[in-house]
Amino acid sequence: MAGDSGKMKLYWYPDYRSVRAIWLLKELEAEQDVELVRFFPGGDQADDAAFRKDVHPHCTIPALTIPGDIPILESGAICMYLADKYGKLLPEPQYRQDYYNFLIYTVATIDGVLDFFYQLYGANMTFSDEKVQQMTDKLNVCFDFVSRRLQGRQYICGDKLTAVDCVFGYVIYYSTLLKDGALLKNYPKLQEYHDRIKKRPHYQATINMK
Ligand SMILES: N[C@@H](CCC(=O)N[C@@H](CS)C(=O)NCC(=O)O)C(=O)O
Repeated sequence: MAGDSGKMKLYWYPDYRSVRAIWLLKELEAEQDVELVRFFPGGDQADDAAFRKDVHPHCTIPALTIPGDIPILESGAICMYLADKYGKLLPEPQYRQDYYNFLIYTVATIDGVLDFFYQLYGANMTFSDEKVQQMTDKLNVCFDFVSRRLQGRQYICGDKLTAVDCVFGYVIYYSTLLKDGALLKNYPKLQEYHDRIKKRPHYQATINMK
């Protein structure tokens, strides 16, 4: 499945949460240090078994393997690790709370809500009206919360892109893939944020990877 380049390996698939790590690697200008391994969980049984045994017990991506060290298996943790390793895209001290807060909030709270909307609109699963309303209310709370933080600033940690934007930016990107972006329609601050990140060549290059 992957050669032995002696480099870190990032297991990725288009439009999956690996977008976060690839976009970040490009912004860090560190892509040359990482072998990208395109891997579709659930595709080939033997590949899945090997990946589950050697890399990720849940057989999900992204996963970052590091020669001589343990792998990192969470998209948020991979982004924090890479930003720390290269000492770039880190917040100014006054934004450190926003950095930790919104990075963990995105992966621990928003991702689960978006998973529901993927099931509803992407996988066409059926849910009760009550459940849909409950999750819509929760998404609104999430998007209101981040929109308030973006008042008067271009990115989550002020006017400079940091690793948290690669993590949260994926939520915005993924939202545009569901129901023609309807989830974002009441959120002008998030639409402006999306317009801003769309102008970044490394973001564009990442989402164009197929
Ligand atoms: N907590 C993990 C979640 C990873 C995850 O659910 N990845 C999905 C793709 S976005 C996956 O690999 N799904 C394949 C599967 O569940 O079989 C993270 O953020 O890294």
